[in-house]
Amino acid sequence: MQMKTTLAAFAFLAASLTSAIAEEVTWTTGEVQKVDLAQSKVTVKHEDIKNLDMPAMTMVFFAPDKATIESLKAGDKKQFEFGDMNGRMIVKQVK
Ligand SMILES: [Cu+2]
Repeated sequence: MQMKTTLAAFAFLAASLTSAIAEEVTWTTGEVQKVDLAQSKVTVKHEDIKNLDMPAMTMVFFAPDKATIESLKAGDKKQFEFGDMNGRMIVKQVK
């Protein structure tokens, strides 16, 4: 009985954490200008990036995980999660 209660509490906590993390994602609309898979970089014409306090512009982002940008091509309009990795602007996920 004690074990079940503990497991239920843990499951609840895990679910809460997952939704808390999910809510933190700020999506930004952008249009892919160029993809450089060799360097794992993508040039994006992006709208205001609220989580980075950055106005709209066209710039290059690094993708720590190349798979994130592998299927992108110039002209694609997507939703991006951008981030700051030690001062380097990166693409965390795309949808
Ligand atoms: Cu920018």
